[in-house]
Amino acid sequence: MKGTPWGQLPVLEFNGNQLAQSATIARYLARKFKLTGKDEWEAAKCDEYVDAANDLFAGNLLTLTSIELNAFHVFKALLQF
Ligand SMILES: N[C@@H](CCC(=O)N[C@@H](CS)C(=O)NCC(=O)O)C(=O)O
Repeated sequence: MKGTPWGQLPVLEFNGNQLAQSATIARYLARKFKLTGKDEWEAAKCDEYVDAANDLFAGNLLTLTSIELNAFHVFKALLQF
């Protein structure tokens, strides 16, 4: 995608600046709107779920068991949070 920082979408535009990478955008918005939990531990758990979801979509969790099982664990954790 021409005109974006890494040639990709999504891009968040704010005050004339561009921020790319979906997880980076999510973390920025979570911090901005105070959605990172009540303490550093909950913030770290947020990061854990984002990184696990990224592993899932990148296929990095496929080697453990099955994609369905790992998807179940990631999305179960996301829903409980
Ligand atoms: N790691 C990036 C991946 C973004 C990505 O793969 N974007 C695709 C569309 S989903 C893209 O913009 N590809 C270039 C194109 O379609 O021109 C993120 O999480 O934001």
